Amino acid sequence: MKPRITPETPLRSPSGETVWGSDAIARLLHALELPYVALNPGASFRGLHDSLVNDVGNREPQMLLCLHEESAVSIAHGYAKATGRMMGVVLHSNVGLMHGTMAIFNAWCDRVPMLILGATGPWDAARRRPWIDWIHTAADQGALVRGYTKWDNQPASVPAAYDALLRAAQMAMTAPRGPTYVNLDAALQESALSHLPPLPDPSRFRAPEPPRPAPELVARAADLLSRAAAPVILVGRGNRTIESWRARVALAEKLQARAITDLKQAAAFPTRHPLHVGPPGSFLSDASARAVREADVLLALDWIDLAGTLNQAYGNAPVTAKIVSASCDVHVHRGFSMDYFGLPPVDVNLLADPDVVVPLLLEACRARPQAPAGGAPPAEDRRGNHEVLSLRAVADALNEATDGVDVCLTRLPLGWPGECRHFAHPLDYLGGDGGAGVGAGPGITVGAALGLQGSGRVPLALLGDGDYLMSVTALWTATHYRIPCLFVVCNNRSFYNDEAHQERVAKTRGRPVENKWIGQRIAEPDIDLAALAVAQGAKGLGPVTEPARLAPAIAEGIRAVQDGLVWVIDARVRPGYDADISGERAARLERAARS
Ligand SMILES: Cc1ncc(C[n+]2csc(CCOP(=O)(O)OP(=O)(O)O)c2C)c(N)n1
Ligand SMILES: [Mg+2]
Repeated sequence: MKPRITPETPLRSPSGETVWGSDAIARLLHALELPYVALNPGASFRGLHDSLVNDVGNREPQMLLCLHEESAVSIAHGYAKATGRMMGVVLHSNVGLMHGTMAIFNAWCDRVPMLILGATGPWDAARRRPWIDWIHTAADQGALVRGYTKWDNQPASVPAAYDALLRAAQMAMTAPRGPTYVNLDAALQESALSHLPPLPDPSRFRAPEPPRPAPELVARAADLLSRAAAPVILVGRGNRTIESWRARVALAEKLQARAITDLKQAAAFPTRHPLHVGPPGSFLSDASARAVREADVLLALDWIDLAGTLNQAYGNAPVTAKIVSASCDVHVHRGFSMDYFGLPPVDVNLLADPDVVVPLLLEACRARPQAPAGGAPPAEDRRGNHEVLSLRAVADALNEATDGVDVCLTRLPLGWPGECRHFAHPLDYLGGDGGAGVGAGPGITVGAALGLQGSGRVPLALLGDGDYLMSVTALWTATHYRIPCLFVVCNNRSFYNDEAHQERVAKTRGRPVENKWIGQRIAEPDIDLAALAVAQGAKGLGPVTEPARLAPAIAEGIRAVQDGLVWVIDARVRPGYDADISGERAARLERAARS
C-alpha cells in the first residue's frame, strides 16, 4: 500500500556538488520503500532530517511528526498490526530512545516488525559540541533496548550503514518479527562524502521465505489430529489475510476440532462459528478451559503462553493431551524479559510460522466426520436495556451503531466482555498491545488507521481513560495528517484495574476495602476528555452518561470518520468490569484443579 496521506512537500533544493553521509542513508531508506518514518525531532539526527526532506523530498519515507516518542513507536506498531508492513521510527539520541522504550517493548512482545533509527552525538569526542553533545552521547546506546529488539548496531561508515539498514530491515521482517535498532552517529550523518557509495539493490536482501517444517513431522502431526477423539485448536498469532483465515476454518472443519481464541491476539477465527469455544478473553473462559482439559490432541498455533494455558486447564494434573505446536517464537527468546513464558510439553514441534503450517496440515489431515463432543453453544447475542453505562452497555451500543459497517477494532478496554462482540474477518480486531504497557492505545489506533486508509474500514478504538490520558497527544498526529479514526473512551475516571487489585489486597489483609480508590481515581477535578481532543483539532463529544445516548453518538462518530475526521467520545462508564481480567479467577481454577 503506497502512502495516501497528503505529504508536506518541501521546496526543491538546488542540486549541489556535495553528498552527505545522511543523504546516502536517506536514499537507502527510499530504496527500501519504507512508507513512513514517525519521529520527534532532535539535533542528533539533524543531518538525516535534512536529507529526508531535501534530498529524498519527504516521500517514501514520509515524515510523521509526533508529539512524544512513545506515540511515534506506537504508531509504527499499529501500522504493522493492520498491514503486516514495516514502517520506520527515528528517535533522538539517548533521551528520545528512553521515551520510546515502553512502546518498543510492546512492539517486541507483539512480534511486529519495525525499523527504528537512532542517533547519537558524535562518537568522535573531538567533534562534540560542548555540553549537549556530551550528555547526548552514550557508550552503548543500543544497550537500552537490546533486551527487546531483535538486533542493534552502530555503523561507523556509509557502507557499514547500508549493511546495517539492510540487515535491520531483513531481520525485522523475518519471523518471528520484531523491532530492530540502528544508531546513526551524528558525525557520520554530517560527513561530506567525495562520492556516493553505490546503493545496494534491496531486492537482493529481502527477508527469506518462511521455512516449511519437515514433511514427516507434518505427517505425524496430521496423523495425531486425524485420529483424535476430541481435537482442539488454540488459534493464536496469525496474519491478517483472508486466505489464512479461511485455511484455519477449513482445518477446524475438516478435523471437526473445536477452536479457542483469545483477546490478546488479533481476530484469527470466526467467533460465531459453531466450532468456536468462547468467549475470548485474556484468560481461558470456563468453557474453553473445559475444552482444553477434555482434548486428547491440542494444536497450538503460536498461542501466547501455552504452558500457562495448560496450567489453567490442568492444574498440577499431568497434561494428558498430545500437543502439536506450530510456532517459531523460540527464535527470538532473550534473557531480559520473560515473554517466552513457561516451557510447555510438545509432542510434535513444527518449528514454523502457523500460517505456513495450517495449509500443510489441511492437506495432510484426514477428515473426521463426527461432530465434536459437546459442541460449543453459540456465543451470546443478547442485548439488554441498560440503566447504567457498563462495558456491556458499551458493547451493545457498539453493536447497534456498527451494524452493517466494516469496523476495525484497534483497541479494547480492560475488562471487556468478550462474548458481546463477534469477529468475522481478520481485520475485525487487531489484538492487544503485546507488553501490557498502558498508553499504547492512542498511538496504535492512529498507526492502524494510517494503514487502513483506503480499505473502507472504520478504525475504532475502545480504550480506558488511563490509556487515553497517557498518550492523548498521539491524536494530534492524526488530525495534522488527516488520518480519520474514532475513539470511544470508556471513562471510569480511574486506573480502575488497580482499584480491583487494592480491593483484593484489602480483603486478604482484613483492611477497609473502602480505601481502594486512594491513589487510583482520576477525579476532582474530572478531566474533560473531549476538550483534550478539541484542543488538538479533533471533534470531541461528551461526557455521554446515558446508555441510550451512546449508540447514536457512535453512529454519528462513524459517519464523521467516514467523512475524514478524528472523533472522540467520552463515555462515562461505571467503574467495574464485566470480565475476569486479573487472572485471579484463572489462578483459583488452577488451584481447584490441583487439589
Ligand atoms: C505503563 C504502565 N503503567 C501502569 C500499568 C499498571 N496498570 C495496568 S492497568 C492500569 C489502569 C489503566 O487504566 P485505564 O486505561 O483507565 O483502564 P481501567 O483500569 O480503568 O479499566 C494500570 C495503571 C501498566 N500496565 N503500564
Ligand atoms: Mg479507567
